[in-house]
Amino acid sequence: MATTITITGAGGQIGYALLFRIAAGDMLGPDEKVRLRLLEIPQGLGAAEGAALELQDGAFDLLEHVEVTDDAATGFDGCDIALLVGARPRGPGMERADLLAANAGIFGPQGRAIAENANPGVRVTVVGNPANTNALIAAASADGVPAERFTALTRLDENRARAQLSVALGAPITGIRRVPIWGNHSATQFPDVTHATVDGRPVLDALAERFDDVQGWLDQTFIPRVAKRGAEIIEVRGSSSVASAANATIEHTRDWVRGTDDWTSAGVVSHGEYGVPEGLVSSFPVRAVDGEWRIVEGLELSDWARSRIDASVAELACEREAVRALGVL
Ligand code: NAX
Repeated sequence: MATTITITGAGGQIGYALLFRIAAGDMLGPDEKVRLRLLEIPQGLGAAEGAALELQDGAFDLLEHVEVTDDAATGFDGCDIALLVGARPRGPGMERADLLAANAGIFGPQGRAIAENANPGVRVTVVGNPANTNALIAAASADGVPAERFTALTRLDENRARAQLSVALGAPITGIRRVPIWGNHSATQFPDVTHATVDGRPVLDALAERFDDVQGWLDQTFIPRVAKRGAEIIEVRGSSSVASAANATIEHTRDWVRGTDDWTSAGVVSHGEYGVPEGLVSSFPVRAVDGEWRIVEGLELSDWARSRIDASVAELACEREAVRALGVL
């Protein structure tokens, strides 16, 4: 049996970077056949149809079927994995409440369509921004589907954080582990090096050998660089992150299905862990075990870490309030 994967916004940039890697087996492995559903809005159908033609020309052994549609019920029919990439970007003069409202108009109906049409056990990875709150809206709209099935992508932030540490320490990326992202996928996120290791030794010890003022480097260089990396890419490249975002989406979803051997980061629904209000979709350190994300519990948090996490979680709570005020939740 093949796995059915629905990609919304499949005619966009990240969609284009995702499709061919999924068809090549990068997400579910070399033995798993895939069926792709490309869900777009009417304006995006041409680009998605073009991508579907190219998928055909890729002659991928694992690709059983591709369908392009602008109908959500068709798009999510029999779906096992949904990658919700399509979202409404912030337009000129758009306030945050307008952005949340526009996206609630996308993710609410998509959550309902998932509940009505997807397979039991569906896994949803929300990439489209504001990813955490979009995941919350979709989960709240998906009657009968456990909220744990809806996640938000923060793996790109984690990869960015590990990459910055790799550069700063002159150490290969493979040896840098346990750098969780806490909170929102936004400028308030907290990339946490407290428990991180480089080749098995504490990153904080390695940083202390390189920098006189590690705390200053974390506050003034590392955290802002990671949190604002998206803006840096736009400035240098002239366009937002695409291939790195697609790569993180694939890694997040692959790990969720196939399991992790260590911590990673994902936006998952809070049950009150670490004082994060219940129901918010916040990024935490997680492991994937038996096909489910589990929050790594019992970590000690310094006052500094606590205040950083609280600030980002407060932003998530504000977003939830704004969505509630719209009558969406
Ligand atoms: P593009 O504008 O290239 O593509 C978006 C596509 O979504 C378009 O083809 C559009 O027609 C489609 N779309 C819009 N509304 C839709 C709907 N209701 N149903 C189906 N499709 C719909 O953007 P792209 O560069 O691909 O980025 C997609 C999203 O990813 C954006 O919201 C972006 O902010 C977000 N990102 C999230 C990241 C993360 O780490 N969570 C990082 C990268 C990226 O910034």
